[in-house]
Amino acid sequence: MDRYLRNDVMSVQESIVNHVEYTMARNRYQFDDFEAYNAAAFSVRDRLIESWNDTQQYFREKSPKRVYYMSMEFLMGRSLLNSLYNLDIKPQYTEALRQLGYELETLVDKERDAALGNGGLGRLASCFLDSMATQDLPAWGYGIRYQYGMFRQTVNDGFQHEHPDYWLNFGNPWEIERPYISYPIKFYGGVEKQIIDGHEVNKWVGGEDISAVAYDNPIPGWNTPTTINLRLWSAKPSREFDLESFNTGDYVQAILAKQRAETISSVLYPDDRTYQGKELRLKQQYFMVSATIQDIIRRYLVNHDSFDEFPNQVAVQLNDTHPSLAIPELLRLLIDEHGLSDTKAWEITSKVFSFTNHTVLVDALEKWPVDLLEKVLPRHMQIIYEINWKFISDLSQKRGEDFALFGRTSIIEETTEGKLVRMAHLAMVGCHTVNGVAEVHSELLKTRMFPDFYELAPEKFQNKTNGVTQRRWLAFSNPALRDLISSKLGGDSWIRELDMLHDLDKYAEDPEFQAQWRAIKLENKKKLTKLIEEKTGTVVSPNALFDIQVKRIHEYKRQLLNVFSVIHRYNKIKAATPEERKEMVPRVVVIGGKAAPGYDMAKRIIKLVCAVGEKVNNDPDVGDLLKLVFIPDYNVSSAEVIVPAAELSQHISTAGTEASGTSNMKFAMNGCLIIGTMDGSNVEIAEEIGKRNMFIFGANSADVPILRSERARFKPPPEFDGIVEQIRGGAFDWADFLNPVCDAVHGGADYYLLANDFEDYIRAQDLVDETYKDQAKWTTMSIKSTAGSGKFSSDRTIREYAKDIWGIEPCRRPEPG
Ligand code: 26Y
Repeated sequence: MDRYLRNDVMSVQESIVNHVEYTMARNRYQFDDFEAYNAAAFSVRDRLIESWNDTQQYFREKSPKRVYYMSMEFLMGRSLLNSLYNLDIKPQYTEALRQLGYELETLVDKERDAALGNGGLGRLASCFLDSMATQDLPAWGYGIRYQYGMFRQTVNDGFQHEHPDYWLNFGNPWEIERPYISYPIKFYGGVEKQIIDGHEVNKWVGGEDISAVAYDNPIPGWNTPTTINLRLWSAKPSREFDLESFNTGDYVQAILAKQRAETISSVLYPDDRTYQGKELRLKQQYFMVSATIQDIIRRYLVNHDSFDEFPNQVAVQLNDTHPSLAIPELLRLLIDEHGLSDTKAWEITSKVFSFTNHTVLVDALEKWPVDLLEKVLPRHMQIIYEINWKFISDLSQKRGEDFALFGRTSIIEETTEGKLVRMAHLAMVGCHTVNGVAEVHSELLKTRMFPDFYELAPEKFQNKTNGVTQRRWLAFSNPALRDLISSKLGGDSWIRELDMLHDLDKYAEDPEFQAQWRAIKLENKKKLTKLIEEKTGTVVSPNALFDIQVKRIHEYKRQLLNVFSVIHRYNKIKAATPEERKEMVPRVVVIGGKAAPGYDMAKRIIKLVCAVGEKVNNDPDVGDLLKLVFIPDYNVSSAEVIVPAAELSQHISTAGTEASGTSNMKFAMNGCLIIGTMDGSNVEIAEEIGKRNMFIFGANSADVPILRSERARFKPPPEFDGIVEQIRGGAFDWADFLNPVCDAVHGGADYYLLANDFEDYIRAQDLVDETYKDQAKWTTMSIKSTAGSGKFSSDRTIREYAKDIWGIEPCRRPEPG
């Protein structure tokens, strides 16, 4: 028998039907769409497993240096279509299902999103996995298998409601449970000095033990035999757990206590904004970190008998500081469990880790109370003190007794409420490299966020501009555009080498190509029109300009500025004569995104969007000239419909606040024009596709601090004041509820400088309308956006990480014969 599963239509069909009967125990002649989806998914999974096993076997044989990408978040979205494309078996599955009476397109929608992330940071991790697999890197992802991912958002009467995301309730065909791969994880207890072989050692004793159990998720690459792994940990009670209570006779209490263990991996924290000192979150972080480091050490020791080669075999990337307890955890395991000296353990540890910062906002940096760490992880707190002591002594050697410098750089911060551990400083000291996620952001890390560390160790600082996978975000979600591009570029190699898109420049002004380009956009807009009607009940015209802002709701991202310009447009329409109205460009403004459950202002902003939409969409004077809709429950799957349909997208954060942004890259790739500020990766997008092909406005990041300090004296444009008064006066009802929103941008407040940027923003918006009237010009700009987006492939980002930070190389197994 052939070792490999066969992929002809008959074999595929047989495999699907077998899964219906033997995996799902349904009648092979009678099953519904959901069962058909599941059976197809299980059948694809068989093929993934084959490729996964062979890849992992090859990695074991070759034993290359590997990278482990540790992240508290992976925003994966759906897997079926992605796997079919990557394994190059979509036509066979489409046909096999068709013959059985099912449509692949319908089944695809039956899959629940894997939404184990908040937003940009989690989605970046998922794009990175795709790029690592596609480029054959010996890489694994590590994270948590949350029982409940990002909450499902509904919006009733403009108010956000959060619902649990029961994504695992009907099973998850994409994961493989590995009950025999599990590690003990301890919390609480204390540290005891013990004498072992005449040496005094510290032992972490007592406390509570739980287990971390592995769930593997195969990640196939595109057009390669490589399939890498995302290992997610799930918390289970440990077998040894609380024997004491069983013995003392309270059997039922003991069982209940065991159940509590499972809460550790139960829910993703839905806040990407403020660090909250929640004990459960700390336990989640340590849970993930400890299981992962134990797993990495076990794998390393299979073919090594000392730790000397560890840094040559292992690179660990920390996705922000969230997994930075990995540093004291590796030290603890090396010293306490494997008997290495402190010096040797530090020498090894300091060569293994690197970390990425994703924020510009100083108060978003994680800081854990020393008290809490001492209680939950007493041995780690000791180790952190040791690291800090060593760091400060080295510093005093170099710089003398500069106590102000010690205070600024210390891992421990002393506040009136007690001591805090600055996780970014721990990461900075324990890592060999730190990187920002866009050029401007990486500069701010050096100059504004960590100037002392930059001065002490400039060689640690790097930039790695973010990217996105063009497979999911262009080739698979916009197949018509993919085919058109391939027809001009002589095949689909650009799906691996995105820089090839440059060649599209040649066709930017070609009328025939332009017509094809526009026809595809129109079809995509029609699909989005359907989604909008389904989700909001509002009917919009596919002939209007589709203007989109989808991202988490944050004051710094300035959805509010967008709404103000919608109100401005509404007022203009109302004041216009019928002749003037005929000259106006019809617009559909789409806003979507989740507000953190505790972020009151963000929730009020959603309410304002809906209130303005309510008024505008039902005003007969306005008709199709303007619609404003809020799409609820924005997630990866809805993004896959929204992005290909967008003509204009908004990335309008106050300069110096968005670390990078990644959706701007997805939009640009799909020929969407960007209206935006010179912030985050917009700056680099402007370099690549040309400012003249974008609508750039607003203050730059150098001016922002000055404008901010002068804002009490700044006189907002009268228009701006007028809009504030309109809202306060109840033009959109809900005046009392919306007043705080007005207060935040008015009367000397306005931290994010909406009033300062308002006029220039309106100017840019007017230019959008003017440009859109010239469809040939607009289409040229649209084609140039796609042509210039090659840099923003996560393949490029990952190549840079592999070369400049991890020191790893591709390890591609030979194609199966
Ligand atoms: C500590 C906890 C509250 C927390 C949890 C999640 C803090 C932050 C986050 C997530 C942050 C995040 O998503 N940042 C975004 O990362 C993207 C990828 O680098 C950037 O493009 C984007 O600008 C940044 O806001």
